[in-house]
Amino acid sequence: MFVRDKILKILKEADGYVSGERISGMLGISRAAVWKHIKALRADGYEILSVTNKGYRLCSEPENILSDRLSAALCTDHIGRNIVYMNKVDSTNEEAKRRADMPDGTLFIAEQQESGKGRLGRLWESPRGGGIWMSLLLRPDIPLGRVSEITLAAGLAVCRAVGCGAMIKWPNDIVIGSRKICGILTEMSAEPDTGTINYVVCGMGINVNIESFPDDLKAKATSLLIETGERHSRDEIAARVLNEFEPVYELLCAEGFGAIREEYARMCVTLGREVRVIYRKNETIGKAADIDENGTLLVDTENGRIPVSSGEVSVRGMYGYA
Ligand code: BT5
Repeated sequence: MFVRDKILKILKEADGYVSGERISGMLGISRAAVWKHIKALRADGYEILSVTNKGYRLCSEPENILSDRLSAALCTDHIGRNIVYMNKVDSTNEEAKRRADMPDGTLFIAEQQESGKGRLGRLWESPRGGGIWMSLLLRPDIPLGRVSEITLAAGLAVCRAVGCGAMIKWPNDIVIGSRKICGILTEMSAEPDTGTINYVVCGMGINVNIESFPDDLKAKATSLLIETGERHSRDEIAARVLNEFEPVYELLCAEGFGAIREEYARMCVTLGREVRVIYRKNETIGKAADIDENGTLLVDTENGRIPVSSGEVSVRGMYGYA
């Protein structure tokens, strides 16, 4: 649990005021640090009273701090035109799957995820108010085999929207420098017999106002706040992502990944770098040479050029691969 969430928990469970000294004692942090977190919580819409000799008291929590402003900033036709806003959820991807009968383009967005998901059952840290935790419910008219391209389209949209030198680490990470600022998880449901797509859920997690990460993530994760020293409006950035996503997604559905390949390749930090990939169950080292018309990464190894269409790719110099 992040410090700010712990402070929030203490305030919520308190019957009245809690002194800064008591919070600092309970969490083993300085009173100045407590104050800093209180200020950050206030900036996110929590109304917290502070009274000399008494301490802090939580008066109210922010409500729908994202959805109204987000809608106002959208200029899409159907992406995000229907919004399911949640204060707290296990995972926006899971919620989208549970409510897959909702209209195409519906956005599921939450202030906090209690079991945010990465790939392969990994966890995605999604602290309250710290980022954009959202999933789009989509019904693309494309063959099953091309669904993974949607992850690439989302990556491009996030990259454009975030700016700040963000680049794509193929296939599903957005990084600034060598640290990850966003992860994308695309899941789908299809008919096994006919291969017809029922729906696709494209989940994006973007670290916006996270001040610091737990120790195990410090070296590989970053946020816009950490990169720029400033807090950013999550609803504005979410709207920018959706505004960028719609045309890229439509182009991709109509013409295939080839139509966005050039821009994707320009934004892709993986190309030209030494990579370690799992290929046919073996670990292979090579140089990421290109991305083909289907979004497949092409890696030059001592046994020639190999296609990597999914799975794990470590880029030398990033996330601790030295
Ligand atoms: C991903 O998985 O990068 C996909 C993450 C997708 C998250 C979104 S949030 C909205 C939607 N709802 C969900 O439940 N999920 C999606 P993967 O490549 O497997 O990376 C996971 C790894 O990234 C973890 O094992 C950690 O090492 C690291 N990680 C966890 N939380 C992070 C964070 N907030 N920022 C950066 N790295 C993180």
